[in-house]
Amino acid sequence: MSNLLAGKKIVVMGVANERSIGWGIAKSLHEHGAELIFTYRKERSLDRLTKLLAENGIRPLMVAACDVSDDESIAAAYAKIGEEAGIIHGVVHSLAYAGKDELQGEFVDTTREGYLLAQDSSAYSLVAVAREARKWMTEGGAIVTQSYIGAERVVRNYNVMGVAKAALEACVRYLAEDLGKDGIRVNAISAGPIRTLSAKGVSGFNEISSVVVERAPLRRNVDQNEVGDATMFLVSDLSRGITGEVIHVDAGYHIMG
Ligand code: N5H
Repeated sequence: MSNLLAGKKIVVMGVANERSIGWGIAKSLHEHGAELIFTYRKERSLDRLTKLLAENGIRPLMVAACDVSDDESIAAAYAKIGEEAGIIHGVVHSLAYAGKDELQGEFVDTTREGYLLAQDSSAYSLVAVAREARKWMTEGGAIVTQSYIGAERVVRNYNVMGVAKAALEACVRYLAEDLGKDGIRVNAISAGPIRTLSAKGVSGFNEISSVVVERAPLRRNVDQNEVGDATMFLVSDLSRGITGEVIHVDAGYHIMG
C-alpha cells in the first residue's frame, strides 16, 4: 500500500492467533513495507503465527521466543534480534496477562499475587522490553503498546487489568521522557473492545461491546485492522512529533459523558 515503513525493522510481540490485535498490526506494518520480527511465548502461538505468515505470504526477518515475565528471556530474545537485524526501528508491545479469578467480582478482592502478576506481565514488561530494545534502536524509532479505557474509568470485571493499564499508560509517559533523548518515541493506543483470545472466558464482553454500538459517535465497534493502521502511523515518521501519547481508537466512545 505504501513505502512508509520501507527499510524499517519492527518487532511485534503478542500474536496468539488471527484475532490478535498484534496480528492486525503486523498486517498493516507489512502492507506499508516494514520488515517484521516476531516474538512468541507459547509453542501453540508459534504454530498459529507460522501458519498465518505462510497464508498471508509474509516472510518474517526472524521469530524469537520471549517470555516477558522473565528478564533473562527478554535479554536473550533481544540479543538474538540484535545479532540478526543489527538495528531495529520499532517495537509493538501487544500483550497482557491477568488471572481469571481477578477478572470477575469485586476489585477489592484482588490478591497480592494477582495484582503483582497483572502488573508484572502487562505493565512492567513494557519497561523491561524498552530497556533491551533501546540498545538496538540506534537510529531512533518508536515503541507502541496497547491499552484500554479501563485504565481511565471503572469498567465492570476489568478490575486488576484496569489498574495495570493505568500503570502501563504512566510507563509510556516516563519512558517517552527517558528515550526521547535517543530519538525514540513511546506511545499507546487505547482500543475499543475487540473480541480476542484474551477476552475469551471472561464475562461482560458482549454487554460492553453493545454499549459502544449504542453510544459511540460512530455507532459501531472498531476492529484489529483499524488498530493496526493507527499503530502503523505511530511507528512511522508521519507521527514524528508525537510521544508520550495515548490515542483512542474506539469510534469516539471515550468522549461521551
Ligand atoms: C471488561 C472487559 C471484559 C472482561 C475483562 C477482560 C480482560 C482481559 C485482559 C487479560 C489480559 C486477559 C487474560 O489474561 C485472560 C487469561 O486469564 C486467560 N486467557 C489466556 O491465557 C489466553 C489463552 C491468552 C491468549 O491470553 C493471554 N492474556 O495471554 C474488557 C474487554 C471489553 C476488552 C479487552 C478484552 C481488553 C484487554 O485488555 O484485552
